[in-house]
Amino acid sequence: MTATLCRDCAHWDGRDVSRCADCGSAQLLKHPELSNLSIAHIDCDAFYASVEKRDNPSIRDKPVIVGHEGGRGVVLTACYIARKFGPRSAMPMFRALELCPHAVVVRPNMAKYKSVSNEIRALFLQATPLVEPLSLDEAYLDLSQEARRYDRPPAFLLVRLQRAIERRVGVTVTVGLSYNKFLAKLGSGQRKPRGFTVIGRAEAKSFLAKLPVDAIHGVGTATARRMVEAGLTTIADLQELPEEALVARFGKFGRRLARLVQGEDTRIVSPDRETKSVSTENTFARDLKAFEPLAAELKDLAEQLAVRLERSQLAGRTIVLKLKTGDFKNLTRQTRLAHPTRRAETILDAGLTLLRREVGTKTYRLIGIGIADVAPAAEADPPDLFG
Ligand code: TTP
Ligand code: MG
Repeated sequence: MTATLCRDCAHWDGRDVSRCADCGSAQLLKHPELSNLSIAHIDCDAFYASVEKRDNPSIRDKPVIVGHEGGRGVVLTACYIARKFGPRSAMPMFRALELCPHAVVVRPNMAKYKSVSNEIRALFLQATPLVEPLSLDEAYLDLSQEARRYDRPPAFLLVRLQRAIERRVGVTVTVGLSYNKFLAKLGSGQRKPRGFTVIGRAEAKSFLAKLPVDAIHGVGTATARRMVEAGLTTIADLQELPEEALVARFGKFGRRLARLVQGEDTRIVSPDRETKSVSTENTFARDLKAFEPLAAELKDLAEQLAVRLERSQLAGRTIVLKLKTGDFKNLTRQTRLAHPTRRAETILDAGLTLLRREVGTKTYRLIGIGIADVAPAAEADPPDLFG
C-alpha cells in the first residue's frame, strides 16, 4: 500500500492522501515501498555556489559562477540560475561568460566548503553512523533498521535531514532513496535542486531501461562509445544481453555490468574507508601501440585526475601508471615524487616517463593513471624556490 510523506513537515501517513493531514501541504512523497527502502545518496545542489549565496545575500538571485577568472580558468560550479544560460562545471570560464555575461564570478574558498561539508556530515551522523562521504558534497547513508539511530522510516529521517541542512547550514540538498548504492546515486541525479527521488524494487528495471549506457557507474566515455558503436545505446539494450555476452564484450566488468543493469549492487555503505588512492582509466575503442596516441590519452586522464584531486582536496606523492595489454595482462609502474602533487602537468610528466619505458612491441587496450600516498591538498606543490 502506498504511504505518503510530507516534504514540508515530514508528517508520515500510512495512506495514499493528496494533502498532508498535518500541515495541508501538497508537496508529498508517495511510494508503495517508502517504508522499506534504506540506502540513500545525498548530494548538495550547486554546492560551492550555494555556500557563496548563503554568505552573500546580495548575489542570491543572480547567476553565480564559482571559479577562477581569466587565463585557463574553468568553472567549478554554476548555480541553477546561471545554468539556464549554459555554463557548466569544467567549462572554460571565458566560454561560460560568453554564454552568461552578467554572471557574478566568485573565487573558490575551499577551506569554507570543507567546513560546511563537515557541518553537513555531522547532521548525517545524527541519523546513522553509516555515512560514506564520496566528496565534499555527497555521501551515501545506510538507514536500515540495524544502522539508524531512530526507529522511524528512512524516508522520514531523510526529509528531516533535508530540512535541517537547509535551515541550519543554509544550503539545499537532493536525495536519492533506494535499496542499493547504484540506484540511490542514480536517484539523486534525477531531479535537482531540492529533489527527492525514490526508486523501488518494483520499478528498478524499467527505470534503468530508459537511461543511456553512460549513466552506469564505471562506464566511461570510451566504453560508452564502444557500446553505442555496437548498437547498445540504452540500459534496456544491455538488459537484453545474457551475462556471458557482456563478459565476452567487456571482460570482468561485464559480470558487474550484468548485475547493475538488473538493478543489483551488493556494495555496502562503508563509513571509514580512508582514501588511499585516486585513479582514473580509459579503455580504448581499438588497441593502441604507439607512444603518441597513448600519451594523448594519458594527458586527458591526468587532467581528469587533477579535477578529482581538486574536488576531494587531496594530493598524492606516488604516481601510478596502469596499462592493460591487448591480451588482458595488467601492468602497473610507479614513481615517487619529491613532494605530493595535484597538478595535471606534474602528474602527466611522471606518467609519460613511465609510459616511455613500456611502449614498444605490445599493444594496449587500456591506460590509467592514479596517485597513491595520499596527502592533504595543503601539502601539495610547494613553490619551487630554486627553479
Ligand atoms: P557536483 O555535485 O558534481 O556539482 P554541484 O554540487 O555544483 O551541482 P549539482 O547540483 O549538479 O550537484 O560537485 C560538487 C562540487 O564539486 C561543486 O560545487 C564544485 C566541485 N566541482 C569541481 O570543482 N569540478 C567539477 O568538475 C565538478 C563537477 C564539481
Ligand atoms: Mg552536488
